[in-house]
Amino acid sequence: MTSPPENTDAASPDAWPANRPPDDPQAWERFRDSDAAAGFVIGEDFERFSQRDDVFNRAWWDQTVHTDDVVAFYAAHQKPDPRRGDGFTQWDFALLNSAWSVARDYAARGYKDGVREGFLDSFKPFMPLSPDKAEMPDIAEATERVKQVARFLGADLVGVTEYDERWTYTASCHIDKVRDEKPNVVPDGMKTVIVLAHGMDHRLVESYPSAMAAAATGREYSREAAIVSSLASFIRSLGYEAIATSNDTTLTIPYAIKAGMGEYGRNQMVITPEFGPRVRFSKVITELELVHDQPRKHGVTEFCNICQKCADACPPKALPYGPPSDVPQNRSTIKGVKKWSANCEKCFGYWTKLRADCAICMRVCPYNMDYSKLMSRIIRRLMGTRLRKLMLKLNLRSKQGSRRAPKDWWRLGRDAQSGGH
Ligand code: B12
Ligand code: SF4
Ligand code: SF4
Repeated sequence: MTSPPENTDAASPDAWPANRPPDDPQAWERFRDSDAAAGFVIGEDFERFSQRDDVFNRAWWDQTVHTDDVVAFYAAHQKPDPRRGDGFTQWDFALLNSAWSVARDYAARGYKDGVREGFLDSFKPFMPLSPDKAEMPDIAEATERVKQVARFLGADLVGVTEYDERWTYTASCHIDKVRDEKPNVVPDGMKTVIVLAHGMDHRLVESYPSAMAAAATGREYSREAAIVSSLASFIRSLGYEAIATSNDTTLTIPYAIKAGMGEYGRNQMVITPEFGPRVRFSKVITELELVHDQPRKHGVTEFCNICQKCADACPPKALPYGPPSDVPQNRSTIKGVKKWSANCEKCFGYWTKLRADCAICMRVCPYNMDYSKLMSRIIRRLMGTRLRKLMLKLNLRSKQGSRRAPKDWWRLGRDAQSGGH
């Protein structure tokens, strides 16, 4: 974020939105080469995105999105709505809510101050910023140490890239039902974004759609909250500013791609070699300078060009067919980026009817495999070669990505239940 105006009155949060820092397309020229390396196609008409316009927030203030199902969907978070169907029993909702409980605890602890950590606001740091800066080894060694700490704290993957204000939300919004914009605070001088990846439980993802499967999402939000805020505390203890973020503050996907986590797919997800799309991300934004990773290509774009399994499987037909486009689906699409974009109104409309989140497009993706198995690694490798058409044909004839009955999960042995792999 560029510096707020010098005038102290204008810099006060009360002066919002008049003191919102202006966009600076000329400064963004510095990303031209790294954008090309990451495969980003960004036009002159690019505009930064306000979080008020994402569909979760529109669901409150925009009457074209707000329905009785939206009210029932959010109510089910507080008071589960068990019913007879497999995957929606009281046991399943109990699993779902237990998995989400740490994330919800973090999200709720600042409500009295109007903040929703991890969703609308960054996590409140546990450790104060040390007034003394630690003695630093060379930048390569410092990077390795920070990555080692991230893994020690529980991140499954870690990558580093440059801070890029284009992906910072122009504004966050208030928790109330009007969701007016409020300042989205990123301190000046941020240089680096450390992206952490958190693998999701394979067997639970196989049982999407169900309330039970949503525990796979909840568990990672809970783990993310603990891991990412601990990493920011570590960096702050070294004397460097660091803020811990999950879904708040910035868009995540462009950072994950530039930090070398994987490639963008038609299903709107970063597809990693380690977990396929079955992975979530959190980020630490810091002034500490570290060595940047490079985007990692493993053939996803070419495979998605010939595949449309996610789009076919999506119940409300929210996913795009055909090549990437820069035509927005609606006001919840960022402007000026040529990419595969979903119709999130259709997607979220389906969630609200389900009373739980969906990830069918994650489950069915041919890259959603268990990569601890050698065969999965061989298949992934072949999917990245000229044999991709054959691999797609074989995949469509196989059972990969088909739904498992949620009740099977309760019958799993103890060993099979652990881990996100
Ligand atoms: C809001 C949101 C949603 C909303 C609404 C999106 C919207 N347009 O309003 C809905 C309900 C659709 C949604 C659904 C899901 N989401 Co979601 N979502 C987000 C969230 C919180 C914000 C994204 C946002 O502001 N979008 C608004 C505008 C920018 O949307 P857009 O223009 O359509 O752009 C999308 C993509 O094209 C991409 N993108 C944006 N800018 C750019 C630029 C470039 C160059 C590229 C290549 C891509 C890209 O990111 C956007 C994701 O919505 C992010 C976390 C974050 N802070 O980024 C998670 C996130 C994107 N979701 C995630 C996931 C996994 C899901 C689900 C599978 C649900 C689940 N159970 O977890 C589904 C998948 C649905 C689908 N196929 O799209 C993960 C993705 C992980 C991954 N492997 O990449 C994220 C990163 C959360 C996380 N903690 O990891 N989500
Ligand atoms: S299902 Fe096919 S098109 Fe969709 S993201 Fe996966 S590989 Fe790409
Ligand atoms: S999450 Fe479900 S509804 Fe949304 S795009 Fe994916 S398959 Fe479609």
